[in-house]
Amino acid sequence: MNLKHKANFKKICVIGLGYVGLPTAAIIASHDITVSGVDVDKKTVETINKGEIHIIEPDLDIMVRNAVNLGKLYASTSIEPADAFIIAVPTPFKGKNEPDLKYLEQAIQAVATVLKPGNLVILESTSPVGTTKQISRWLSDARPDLEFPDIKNAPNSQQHNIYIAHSPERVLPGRILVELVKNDRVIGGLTRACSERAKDLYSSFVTGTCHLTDADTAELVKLAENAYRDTNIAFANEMSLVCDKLNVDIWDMIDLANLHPRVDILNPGPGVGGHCIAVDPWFIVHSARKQTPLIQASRKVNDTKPDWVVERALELTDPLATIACLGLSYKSDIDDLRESPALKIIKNLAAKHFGPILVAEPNIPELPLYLNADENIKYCLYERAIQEADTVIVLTDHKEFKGIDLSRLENKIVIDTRGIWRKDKISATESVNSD
Ligand code: SAJ
Repeated sequence: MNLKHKANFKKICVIGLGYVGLPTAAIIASHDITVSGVDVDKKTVETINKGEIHIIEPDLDIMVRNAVNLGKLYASTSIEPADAFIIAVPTPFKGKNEPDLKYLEQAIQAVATVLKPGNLVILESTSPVGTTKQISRWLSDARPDLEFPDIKNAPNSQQHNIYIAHSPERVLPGRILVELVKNDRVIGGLTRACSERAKDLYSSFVTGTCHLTDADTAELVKLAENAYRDTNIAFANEMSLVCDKLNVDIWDMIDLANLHPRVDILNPGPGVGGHCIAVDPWFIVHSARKQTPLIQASRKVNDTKPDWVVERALELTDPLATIACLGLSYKSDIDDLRESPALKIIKNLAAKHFGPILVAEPNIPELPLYLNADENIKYCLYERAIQEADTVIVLTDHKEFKGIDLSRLENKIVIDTRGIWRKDKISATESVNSD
């Protein structure tokens, strides 16, 4: 632990205690810095103050419990003065895929009420280019008594006593605690002094390299990372439709293509979910619509993959038969349902199929509200769902599903969108050793 950093930041306030904010708060608190976490949701605040957590993420429960028991982490619905503010609130989209910054603006207005000279404000939420500069404008409008980085003269302006930077979170759900520490960080300050100060804070717990740049670049780096992944997944999803039409096994095809030293096709699936990859590419499109035909097409390919899964299931299944849908969360071994293609698939299936639809999700104890009202949808344990079903659809590659005895699928129609039950790898060819 670097004592210099500890001295600089005695108390840090993390606003937004979700998938990014809570792990960040817990890690900082585990480095002996007092962390005040703020969330608008009272239940979340109560849960954390009991030393418990409201999301599923490996090892997070232990870390939060320890930090709360040691008095290093506590949560509240109201903001308190601190040395630094880390903002990790959602930045969703609204209307025709336009960025919705209302939660961010609310958080900034709250920060403005307690801001003091010398404070650092870091935006971690994924945001459209220009948002960090907007934060400086909002804050300076609310607090004319303080000196903010002059965004016109940035990055050289030195005349400010509030420091503002963007450092996008880049962690993968399921590996958050590892990636928060090990991943490199991109830090884009409104001035060089802002970047340096933010680097001081992250150096207290990040072992990866902190790369300094300006705020606009940092914002676009994060958006580009997620748009890049979306485009690559879209290619895999498009190839899965081609393979289906041509009666070629997609998984064999990908395995073989990926033997090429410069080819690395990702996995197709039922569509792309989560609050990041399915959302962030639109922030680039919104700022540069004409320049982004590829990004827009990729979104369309990934967004329409769930419709294909529904069509395929209806085509193969008797109208009164029982369908088991395995998995609700947007990816394996987590409980996050945000933008999950499984939700859309099950909802649409329920509207068009007459028989029962059994939904199994080991990480969630009951059906979410979104599916609750449909009479033909029932929550079910996965083993029973498989047993009772005529058609089994794999929507999420949870570890529980991977481990089942495949003989239980005999005489059932199986739509395995994740390829978890495929036979031997590279079954389409035999490898011939030339020796
Ligand atoms: N998916 C596929 N095929 C693949 C990989 C993923 O269909 O080969 C699907 C998943 O099933 C899921 C969606 O894509 O529905 C997104 O999953 P993901 O694992 O690719 O990404 P996220 O959304 O969990 O996290 C991403 C990460 N970004 C990148 O890898 C570039 C993470 O590092 C970011 O921090 C996170 O977005 C974020 O918060 O922005």
